[in-house]
Amino acid sequence: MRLFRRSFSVIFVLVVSLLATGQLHAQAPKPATGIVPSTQTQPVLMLEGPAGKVHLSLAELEGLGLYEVRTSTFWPEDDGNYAGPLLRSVLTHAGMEEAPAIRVHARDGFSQLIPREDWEKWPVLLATRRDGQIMRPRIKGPLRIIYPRDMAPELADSVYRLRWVWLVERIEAKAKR
Ligand SMILES: Nc1nc2c(c(=O)[nH]1)N[C@H]1C(S)=C(S)[C@@H](COP(=O)(O)O)O[C@H]1N2
Ligand SMILES: [Mo]
Repeated sequence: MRLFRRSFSVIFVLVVSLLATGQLHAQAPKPATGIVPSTQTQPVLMLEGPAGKVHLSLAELEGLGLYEVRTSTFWPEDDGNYAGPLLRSVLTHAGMEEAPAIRVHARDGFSQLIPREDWEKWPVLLATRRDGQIMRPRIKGPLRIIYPRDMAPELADSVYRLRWVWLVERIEAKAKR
């Protein structure tokens, strides 16, 4: 009976850890099948690459394919479900995916450099939605960089915190990082 109980607790611990790992893998963005892409056609983003400028609307951005992820953030009140195109799809659309880095500019004057390895290695989102809704500037929209923070412990490192740019309005290709 005691042996039975012990093996029971071993199995219990195994099952719980398997569930926990499954939980972690579930934190990768998945295609957002439940969201109807926006029809808003006014430009919300300017991309500046070697080939010139590209202006994109929410309809065009969401037309690149929507992904969604439920994620923790560096700000507890911001934790939630985000959706948008992959940053790499947006850059590819403007012929900027091979830039060594990009500078992401926000409406409030903030900007940050993001190195190419980030959009190649991680499914980073240029989020257009939180909980299925288009984001107003009040909640850091209409465009916000979202890293899939729960996919790997390294994404909780403070270097990434600066790269979570909100109020995004312009992305510039950079020759050097
Ligand atoms: N649009 C925008 N995004 C931003 C910032 C900002 O000022 N404006 N600050 C960045 C920096 S430097 C950090 S550390 C965090 C800000 O986190 P905090 O508001 O908790 O300081 O978001 C980043 N994203
Ligand atoms: Mo910061």
